Amino acid sequence: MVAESNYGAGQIQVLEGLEAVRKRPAMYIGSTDGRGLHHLVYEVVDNAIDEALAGHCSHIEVELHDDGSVSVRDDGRGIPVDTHEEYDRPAVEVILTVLHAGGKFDKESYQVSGGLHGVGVSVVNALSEWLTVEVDRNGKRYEQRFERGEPVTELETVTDVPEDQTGTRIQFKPDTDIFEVEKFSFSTLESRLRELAFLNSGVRISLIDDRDPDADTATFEYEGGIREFVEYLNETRTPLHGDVIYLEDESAGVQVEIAMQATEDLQSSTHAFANNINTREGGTHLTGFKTALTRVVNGYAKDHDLLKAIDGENLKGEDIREGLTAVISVKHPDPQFEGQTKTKLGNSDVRGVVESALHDGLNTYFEEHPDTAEAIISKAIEAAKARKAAQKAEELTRRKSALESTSLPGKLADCQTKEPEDSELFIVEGDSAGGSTKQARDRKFQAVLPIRGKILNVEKHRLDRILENEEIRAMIRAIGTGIGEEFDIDELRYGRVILATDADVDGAHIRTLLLTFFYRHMRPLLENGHVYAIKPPLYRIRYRGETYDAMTEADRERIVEEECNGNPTQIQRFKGLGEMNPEQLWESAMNPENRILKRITIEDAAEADRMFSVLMGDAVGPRKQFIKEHATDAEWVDI
Ligand code: 0RA
Repeated sequence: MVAESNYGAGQIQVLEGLEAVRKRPAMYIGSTDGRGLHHLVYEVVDNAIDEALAGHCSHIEVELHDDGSVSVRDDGRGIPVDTHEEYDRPAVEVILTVLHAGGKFDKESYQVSGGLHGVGVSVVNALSEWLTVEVDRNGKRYEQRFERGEPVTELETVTDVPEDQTGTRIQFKPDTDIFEVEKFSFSTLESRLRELAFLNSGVRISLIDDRDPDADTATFEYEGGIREFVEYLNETRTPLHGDVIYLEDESAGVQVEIAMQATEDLQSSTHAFANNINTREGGTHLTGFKTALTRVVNGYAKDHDLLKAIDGENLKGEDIREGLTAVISVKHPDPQFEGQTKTKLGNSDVRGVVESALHDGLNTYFEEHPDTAEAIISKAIEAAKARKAAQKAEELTRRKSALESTSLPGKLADCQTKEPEDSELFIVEGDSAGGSTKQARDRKFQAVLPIRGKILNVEKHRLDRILENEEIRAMIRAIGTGIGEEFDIDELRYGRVILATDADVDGAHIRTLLLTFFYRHMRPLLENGHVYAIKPPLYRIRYRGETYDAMTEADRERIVEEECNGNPTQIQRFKGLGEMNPEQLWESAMNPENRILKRITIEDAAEADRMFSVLMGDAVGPRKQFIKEHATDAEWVDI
């Protein structure tokens, strides 16, 4: 007779759920690349943030361990440990093993996580080689261990703790069978945790890296919340008024916060969040913000007779937003995320709530701070004048480019295929590298566009000047999509746009110039993952018939010591792409079999925005500081 199994219906449901997650991880966390890997951490952190928003948690600590695991500790109430009636198992075990169980535990509080993450910690558990949970609650510490989502120990009490000590610590090692990337990036986690600290004022969030001897730590805590976020974004800009405007309101369960400050800059830097998620595709909160801002500013300008300078015309929204840095954060009990990347807020009730919060709040603010109102309006009037001048210039350029539009730029060596999915465009710095690249390429699918050294710094010029630049026009025509509001991804001529610049400081500078241009004027190209950079090796090292490529100085030292016993046969330094012969170029940078291509993504738009204005803007101090801090940081692609 078979011994009675304790596999009830509940347990079977658990196993089926975990299997579904492991079979189709991307359905639950988006992808199994670096982005998906980091989502695991955000999922656990989001739960801790919910505890904080409910008023039960003030400190969250994320720690990266030597063995590839990560732990998240919070001082919230601790995941409940009492028996769950339906499953007849401790609640914590249910939360960690049953899909979507998190939501079934009606937290009376207002739960904010959701949307992109919010899949539940059971998904993190299912995708981890192992996971341990420690809960402090009821004067005791409880512990349980799981492997690939299944419990391998019972929930056990391990020690007494003070009665008032509560919290949760979850440590897990992502399963390397599932994820293509294994290593957590400190800077990726750092910018998301900083952003969360700005969005949830008063919560202290630490990040500790124990993986190498000179361990890094970062701690974020902002009493000023999104006001400090705006100050941070404007650190490299010149504000036009000293105060950061801050408005908040709550209506029908929807919480709204807005912070903004106008600067001398030419870019608008508006970042909208819903339930802590960066809604890059915008949505109802952003629409409400734009509508009300335009109305209030025009109303004030008209009442104070300030529109004479533009012949009594109204200011356009874009005039008012030029140089404006704004953060809009809404928290909604039931957020609806739409759009291609599920980062567009759809709730129609939000629009009116944001509109009226801004309308009432800003009118009052302007009455109390007329200097601020006037500073914002005079900047907007300058922008309107420039817009009108640019319009004339653009009409001229349009007429000019209409003549040229049938012809691709003369310097472009196009490929044979016309299928964007299969083709790639190498943008190469300098005519000499351009020449070798043209020789080295596989002309079936690889096109080459050489551009002359430094293109125009687009951060410092308005569109009329940018469009006069020969290199930029060649690039726009080769890529085919157009720019700005007229950008059309369906017109994209190459599925991969590959920046082939040297591995030195000049190369990095040109790459940044190009990325700034894409970020400001062809952003969907970056958002849809069409932009790549090659990482040519710095050295090729030979030893006993083997060849090793070193990407960095540190790499070279390691390879020489560890692989070549300190005595390599040959070390060849690649100075620049132009100095490689076509065969070397093909092998190290172009052959899809060997080359190292990095896809450039915008993980964090606010951080990218700040980075571009630091690197390309006017302020010298912060730029020097930034370069000093990142001088040894080869991971520049983490924009
Ligand atoms: C379910 C119910 C409650 C808290 C939590 C889950 C919880 C989950 C996580 C995950 C990481 N840290 C966490 N902290 C709490 C409410 C508990 C109660 O009502 O006492």
